[in-house]
Amino acid sequence: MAYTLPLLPYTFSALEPYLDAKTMQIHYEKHHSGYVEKLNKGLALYPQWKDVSLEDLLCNWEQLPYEIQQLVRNQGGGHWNHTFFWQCMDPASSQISLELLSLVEKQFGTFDAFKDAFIREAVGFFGSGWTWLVVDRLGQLRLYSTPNHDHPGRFGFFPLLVVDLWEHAYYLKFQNRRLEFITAWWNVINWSFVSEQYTAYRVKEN
Ligand code: MN3
Repeated sequence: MAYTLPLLPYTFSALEPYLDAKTMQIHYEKHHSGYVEKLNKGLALYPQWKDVSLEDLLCNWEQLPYEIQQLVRNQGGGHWNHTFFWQCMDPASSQISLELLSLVEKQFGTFDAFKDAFIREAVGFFGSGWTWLVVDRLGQLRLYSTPNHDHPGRFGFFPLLVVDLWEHAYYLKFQNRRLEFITAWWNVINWSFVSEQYTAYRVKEN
């Protein structure tokens, strides 16, 4: 079974004025669909891996045949990360769950301090990659950035939220101003989705 581009849960212009429609369209129709196409093309000759979940492949790519390790890591990671990223955003405002909020406040002091720390991490990360809010092996929240399209599950982390730091995610509207992009993006975070990921983590751990 081939991988498919998931439907975007909103229109290209839905996240205006924070994220512009043209960037969203190119990001989804060109970048994300390109990763899906290349992943399918590359895996076509390796049908024995088709029943393994993409997340498992990404967390263990070095166990794959050498010829497809970087393909899965890069194109497969691009597909997984973007699929997750689209769901982390929504035009409707939503609330973080009390359970997750209390953990955020316990670890970061206040929600605003957490926001500052997240933005600082994302702005400070060098090059192309992703900044994540994850749960680590000890059940603690952690800010973590991965280069290129690497998956945080590789390091034992469970993802709750992510932002795309590749320039293709913001260059048309924000040019080199990554801080402005991340600050604008913060307004469209889907806190319901993020909170659901934390619930899923709790279910998985119990
Ligand atoms: Mn991207």
